[in-house]
Amino acid sequence: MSENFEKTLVLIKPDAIQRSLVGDIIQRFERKGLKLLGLKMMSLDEAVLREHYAHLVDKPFFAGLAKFMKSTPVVAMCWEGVEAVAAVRLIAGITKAREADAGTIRGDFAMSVSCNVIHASDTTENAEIEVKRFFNSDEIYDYDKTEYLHIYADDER
Ligand code: IDP
Ligand code: MG
Repeated sequence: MSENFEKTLVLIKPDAIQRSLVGDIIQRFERKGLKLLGLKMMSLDEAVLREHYAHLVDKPFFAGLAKFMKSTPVVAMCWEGVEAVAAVRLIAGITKAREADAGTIRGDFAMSVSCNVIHASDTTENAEIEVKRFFNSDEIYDYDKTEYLHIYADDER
């Protein structure tokens, strides 16, 4: 397999759980041609949120963000593909959902800066850390996706 294959972490946030958008969101990633390696529902506690949003803990909105992220379980997913980290960020759209491009998940499904339906890893370095933060190694599955024959050209695989 080419070294350009990357794993990335996506969380479906509590607003999307409440709004019954889980299936729609997963479908976006499946249709794109990404491969699902891991999927589970989990509740996040303050400790993991302080780690995951370490770049935001000093912001005035952090307490509200943590409360929101603890308000329901989230769906954690690991997706794989060639340059998947950037591809998933493109599908996700920008943070401020009401300004996100139409066609992106945030652009199509959300209006808020905070309640923006998904988290997606922002760099390959963070993706590696985040997949390990939310998944044990035996929860990441290795299998042949036969669709890859049609999703990528021979020299991309
Ligand atoms: P990202 O999710 O697009 O990577 P980050 O800047 O890493 O954006 O912020 C993480 C999350 O924190 C956002 O998705 C959003 O839920 C929340 N957030 C970011 N900025 C604000 C803000 O100004 N007000 C409230 N919540 C925010
Ligand atoms: Mg971020």
